[in-house]
Amino acid sequence: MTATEALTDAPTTHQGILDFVREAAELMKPDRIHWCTGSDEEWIELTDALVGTGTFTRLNPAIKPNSFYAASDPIDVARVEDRTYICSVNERDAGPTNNWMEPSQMKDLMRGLYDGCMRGRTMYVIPFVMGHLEAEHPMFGVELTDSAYVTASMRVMARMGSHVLERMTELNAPFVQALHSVGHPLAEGQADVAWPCNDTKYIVQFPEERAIWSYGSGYGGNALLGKKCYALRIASVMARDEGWLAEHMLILKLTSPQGVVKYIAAAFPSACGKTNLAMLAPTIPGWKVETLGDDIAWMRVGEDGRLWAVNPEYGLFGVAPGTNEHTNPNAMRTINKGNSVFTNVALTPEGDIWWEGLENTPAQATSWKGEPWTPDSEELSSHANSRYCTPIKQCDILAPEYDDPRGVPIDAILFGGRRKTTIPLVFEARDWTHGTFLGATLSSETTAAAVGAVGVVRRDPMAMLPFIGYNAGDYFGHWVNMGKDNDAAKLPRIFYVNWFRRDEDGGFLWPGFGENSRVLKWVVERIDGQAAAVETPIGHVPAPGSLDVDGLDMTPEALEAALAVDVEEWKAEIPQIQEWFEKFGDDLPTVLWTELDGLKARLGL
Ligand code: GTP
Ligand code: SPV
Ligand code: MN
Repeated sequence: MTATEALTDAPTTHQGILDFVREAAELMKPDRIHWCTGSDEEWIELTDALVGTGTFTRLNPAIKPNSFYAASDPIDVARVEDRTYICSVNERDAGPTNNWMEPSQMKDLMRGLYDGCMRGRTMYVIPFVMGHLEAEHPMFGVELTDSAYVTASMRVMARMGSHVLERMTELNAPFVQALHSVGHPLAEGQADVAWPCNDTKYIVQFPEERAIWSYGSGYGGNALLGKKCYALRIASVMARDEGWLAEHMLILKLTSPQGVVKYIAAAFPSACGKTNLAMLAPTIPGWKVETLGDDIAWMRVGEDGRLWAVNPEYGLFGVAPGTNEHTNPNAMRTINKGNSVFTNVALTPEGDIWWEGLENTPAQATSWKGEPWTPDSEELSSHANSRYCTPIKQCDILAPEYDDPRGVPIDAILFGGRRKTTIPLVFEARDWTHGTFLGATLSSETTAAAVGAVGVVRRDPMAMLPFIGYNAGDYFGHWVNMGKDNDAAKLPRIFYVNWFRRDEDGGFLWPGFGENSRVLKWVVERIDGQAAAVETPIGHVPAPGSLDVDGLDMTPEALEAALAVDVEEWKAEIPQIQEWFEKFGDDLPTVLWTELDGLKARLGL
């Protein structure tokens, strides 16, 4: 394809976009270029083509209308953290928690991989905006990809298409350049595979240029570049520079029986319960939860001094296994409306999907690996990180404020992780700086959301370890400064939760899911000065009787164990925190050392 061919009939006069597309086309050499409109006709063409190549299987329209099943290559099932780079100009700015390479060296390397990588394929040009098109400063991006699967998924996950391109053109707007290729060119006459990808993978952010280069993977966070790459890694750098926060957080609206509304944001690591909490069906009478977002929150201090949050996304990309009518009835209702893509789950003979934990176990099915599966099979039917991709607008409990570009003022931030021991069900930070300390030392067992070992405890600060686009020491400093530069009394109160503490037999102490509404109730009652707490070395835990356990099926002993602060367990935690902080050297804000000293003193160390 020549440069002029690449730009024939381009539906924009935006020179930056034209140059970006031309240069990429010259390098990647696609057979065709398709400018995405986001229309229904385009969706039908794309999904028909994906059915044609075997990437998609159309689900039974009577059960899941306009919905599709996809199975990835078994080597392409999750984010690849060891292949993810922050290529800042200075190595110091990537910090000790990110992979780094000198930007020009990375570009040379990747230009080699990109050279001719789209031969035999179509390059899709996806104009998109993260957040509202009507925002004061709309956050534009253009993703160029050779994957129809990614293009279809981007239509669900982000506001995209002609209306976005028109606005970008009108404003001559700056945008994030997002390059993506599955790295599987087709020679003349070569047949395609259902899930093209490459053994070599790179997920690269150039923070100063606000650019993303991704290669070799078609999977979610590696390939839908508006999500983790833009809305977290690049946006966190913008947020540092401009004084706001880009966080791996859900946003929910909680209404009490008296009609009092509170907005809560919560940061839990990947596959640790954000989607479930965001769509919670409360078990306590009269309380109502509405959803605003399940994965990403952009938060700015408003003129009123409060922290206002928006969800920049347009869809839900949720963990499938474990989702069912009990754990997440609202997610079930959302996906049952159709218009969804299911990746790496099982396919039933009726043309429906199934996964571990879902009701109505089928007598037989096709596993995500394409093999026959029955309930007696040794292997799981679905990959542990299999996902549903569904429009957020289909969620019955979507809060109307979702459509407000100003967002919602956050009353409480919850940090949380997956810990078998040590961390109680809920406790409250002493103040903003202590809350920042809790976030900075957040720990969790690793999950299948990233390639690698599962169940290993690691520090995952603010649930952002894989997503901080700069030096994590500076990131902690940015959090500390948010409390200093603003009226801390107006900022959200900070809490820490753990739904995953275990008893001696390995069972969960706390029933979780809808019962988590009891914890949310305690949180908002703390904010309103109604719920009592006991001061402990780690913070404020619910005073006996202050957590609403009316009708809860749990022994008093189990409840006590779930809430317990075990000084010996916490003492054992200290060397790990110390070692974690030492990684950052002089880049760690000294107030965090002061917080650690305070904790040690309170523990009697
Ligand atoms: P990402 O989309 O990867 O960022 O993850 P997420 O935080 O949205 O995770 P999600 O809500 O999908 O949680 C996934 C896992 O956590 C599933 O295995 C759930 O069953 C489990 N989970 C969620 N909430 C609870 C809970 O309250 N208790 C227990 N025991 N498990 C839970
Ligand atoms: C996560 O891993 O935190 C996700 C899924 O939300 S992905 O979009 O693939 O990153
Ligand atoms: Mn996530």
